[in-house]
Amino acid sequence: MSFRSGIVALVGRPNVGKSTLLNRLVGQRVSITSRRPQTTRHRITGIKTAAGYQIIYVDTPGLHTQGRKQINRYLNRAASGSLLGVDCVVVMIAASGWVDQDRVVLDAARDQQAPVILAINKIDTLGSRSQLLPLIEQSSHDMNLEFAEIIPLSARSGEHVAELEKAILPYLPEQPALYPEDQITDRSERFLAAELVREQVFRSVGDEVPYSAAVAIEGFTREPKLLRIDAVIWVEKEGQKGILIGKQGTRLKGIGTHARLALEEQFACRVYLGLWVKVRENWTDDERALRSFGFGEDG
Ligand SMILES: Nc1nc2c(ncn2[C@@H]2O[C@H](COP(=O)(O)OP(=O)(O)OP(=O)(O)O)[C@@H](O)[C@H]2O)c(=O)[nH]1
Ligand SMILES: [Mg+2]
Repeated sequence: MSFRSGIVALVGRPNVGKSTLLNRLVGQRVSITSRRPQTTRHRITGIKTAAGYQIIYVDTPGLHTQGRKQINRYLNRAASGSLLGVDCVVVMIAASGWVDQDRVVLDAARDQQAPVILAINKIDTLGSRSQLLPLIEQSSHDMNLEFAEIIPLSARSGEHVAELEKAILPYLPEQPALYPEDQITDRSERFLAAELVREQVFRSVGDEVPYSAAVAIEGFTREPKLLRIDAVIWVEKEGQKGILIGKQGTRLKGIGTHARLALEEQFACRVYLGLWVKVRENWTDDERALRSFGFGEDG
């Protein structure tokens, strides 16, 4: 039997559920998620290997039009750059319907050659499934792009996610696996560790603080019964540092505990996590600072 293998980009506006879908497709947590838009900041692959095929999914930062800082330019570049040379593109919208930001995504998808599958996510939020019919109708006629397939699904519950995978398969070239079969991502353990800490920042603090936070791993050492990780959360202002640390350090302690539990699950061992908060002013609009935090390496 012939083997199929190829690269599939997941694109969509911020917060539509791309990273949740990636994790669901791969069956493991590879990419962090949160209720806030612009959680994902880098291109992240999740690799699914099964009998007869290997699919390399590429999660991307949400394409957006607001935000004029260097970091916004970087996020959009990483997202549109991921469309180059892929075998199939999955454009994701929400079941609540098309919004202006989705059209920006569609423009990017239209500019490339690969077939485009439309995934309509969050169908679990619909009161009635009959609401889907007009949306499918509108999507297949009014978008000035012919979708190879339209698949309503729920990344959160997993409903119909297998159908998406089935729809992708015929578009993958017949070729051997591109990655070893036990590999689930192209990202390093240090990168995943930094992301798991950042996920807790996104989940624990409000307002602008998560958008001003970057995580750098300063130490990552395996000891006989322990993985020792030292991480710095960089923010842009003293005030943000105060917010992150909280009264008598309680908030930082909470972030540390949740992150440690996530790290222990990810690496399947005991973890010691040392956490510090430091200030680097205006890093989100500073090319050099962005580079030192790993932006620009993947797009
Ligand atoms: N109800 C419901 N919520 C979902 C579904 N999929 C994702 N979500 C939620 O939507 C929010 C955003 O999910 P993410 O996966 O982080 O979205 P994203 O598209 O990766 O967002 P960015 O990285 O910011 O571009 C989270 O709170 C998810 O739990 C779904 O199928 N149903
Ligand atoms: Mg994401």
